[in-house]
Amino acid sequence: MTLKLYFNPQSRATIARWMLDEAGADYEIVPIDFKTRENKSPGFLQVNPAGKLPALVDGQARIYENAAICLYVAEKFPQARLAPSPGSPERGRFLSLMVYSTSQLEPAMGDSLLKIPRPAARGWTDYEEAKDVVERELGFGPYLFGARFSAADVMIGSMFIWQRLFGRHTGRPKLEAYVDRLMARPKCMTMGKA
Ligand SMILES: N[C@@H](CCC(=O)N[C@@H](CS)C(=O)NCC(=O)O)C(=O)O
Repeated sequence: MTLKLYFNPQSRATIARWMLDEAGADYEIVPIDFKTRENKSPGFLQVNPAGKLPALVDGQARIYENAAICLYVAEKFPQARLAPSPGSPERGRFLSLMVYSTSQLEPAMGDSLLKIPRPAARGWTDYEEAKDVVERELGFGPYLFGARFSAADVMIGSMFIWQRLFGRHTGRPKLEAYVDRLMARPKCMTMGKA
């Protein structure tokens, strides 16, 4: 059964599409129109009760939130080797980075873009500290798990790529080189393309 990706090219669904492409998955795009609020229609709310993109359907399974979709896809396509195996020593750091991307890096970047001053302790850091964390985790690279590209690069990297696509830079040569490497991958995410 073909996977279905609920998608709009101007949305974070481009991250899930990148992951599916890296996994070599066969999938169908289901276009969702934000202008007509199709994402809040009763039909779509059955797929994602939050009414947001992306969402993935695989037979009876429905998955929303990019981090969950990336974990699901990595597990479904183990031959693509996009995640350290459960039980391997790298698995813990991998899971931590997957959650960090969405619980700390993304809101920190959002605060920075919106020029919201350093927030009171709301569970996430500020953007400069988040960049320090990613630089440390990247080590000598080229990817977060050395030579092996993984779903963690999709989740963490897509944040910086997204920023780059809007003409912004991190101000960190190491992170910029990382973004260059990711964007040079043939299947790297693009925005605005159906
Ligand atoms: N944390 C979510 C964010 C999803 C999200 O906010 N998607 C936006 C598009 S980029 C959306 O669907 N917004 C429509 C809305 O909230 O009405 C994820 O990564 O999947």
